[in-house]
Amino acid sequence: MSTTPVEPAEAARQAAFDATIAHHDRIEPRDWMPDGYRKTLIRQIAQHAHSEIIGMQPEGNWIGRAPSLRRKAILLAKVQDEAGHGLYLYSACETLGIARSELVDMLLSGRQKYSSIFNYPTLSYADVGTIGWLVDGAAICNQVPLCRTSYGPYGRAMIRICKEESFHQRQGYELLRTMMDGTDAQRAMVQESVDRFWWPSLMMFGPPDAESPNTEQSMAWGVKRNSNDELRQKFVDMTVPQAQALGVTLPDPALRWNAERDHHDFGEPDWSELTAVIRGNGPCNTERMAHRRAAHEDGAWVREAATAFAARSAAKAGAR
Ligand code: BYC
Repeated sequence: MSTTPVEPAEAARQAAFDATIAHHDRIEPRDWMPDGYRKTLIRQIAQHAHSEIIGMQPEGNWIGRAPSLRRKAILLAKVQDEAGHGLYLYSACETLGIARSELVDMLLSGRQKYSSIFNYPTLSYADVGTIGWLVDGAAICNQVPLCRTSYGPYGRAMIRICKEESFHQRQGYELLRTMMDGTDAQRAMVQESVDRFWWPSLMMFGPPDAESPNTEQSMAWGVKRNSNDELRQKFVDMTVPQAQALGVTLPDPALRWNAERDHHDFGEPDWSELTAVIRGNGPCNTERMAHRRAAHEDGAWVREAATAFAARSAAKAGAR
């Protein structure tokens, strides 16, 4: 049996990459990296960026109907933060040698995904609080370890994102706290919202480890620092005492403390629902994508003006 000889230079580059990963050091854009590593990062960072941008829609739906000036200011700031997160992440992704326009094309043509959670509707103002508490809470669990991801630009973007996510989680909790201290009708609104968002929040962490095709390799490369199930468990353990403090019931009869495991046991999410939502058949997939495509078309003049301005500036600089 003959094997293809590995060029010494290629072997040395691979060894340098492996050593960086083994020492938990950062890979930087200038460094050599295997094709698979680059592709995995582009896939994950782009999906993350798309999620931030599509994630502006469910809450954006309530900006014009916020119940007070204070609530409106908080919500506006939060939704603007999500746009900023998308931009940092698209920039981090571009350092891997792909243009933002290509990433946007892949989202709009359905070749790249965004988080399942944003395909659920926001039916009441309590959903703004629940998204902050549960969805941003899940995002923090997932994203704090990504500050230590092996790719430098992604990890650095995550540090700032996590600081802002932590404000988002607190504003959500504070809104729900205020509603829980209010009337019976407000408490019922919160409970109804938590009932709808609990299981989709657990699904944000992705399929169970045994059915996650990417986790093993992504962890070996230090792109992911924890598996989907580890982070889901951490989220449940973190959230149960907060639910008790709020006075809401999490809609899972199997949820209980397991002293032997030192963790909460919890029920199995309906994985067929996650598959359906990822495939485009969630309650709001069509609406979310239609809205994004329309926004992209509406913004064409801005891109044209920016391109013309850049060309004119370059021509002026060339003439000098
Ligand atoms: N939704 O092998 P797996 C936010 C896909 S933004 C949709 O486990 P991986 C926020 C997965 O991509 C939240 N698709 O994959 C914003 C893969 O398909 P492909 C976004 C999902 O990558 C605004 C396939 O299923 N956060 O918090 O190892 C307002 C198999 O999965 C989902 C991030 O993007 C899902 N839930 O692990 C408020 C964090 N789960 O790509 C809040 C960064 C799985 O092979 N991303 N899929 O075609 C990650 O940590 C990982 O990519 C995931 C998935 C844990 C999400």
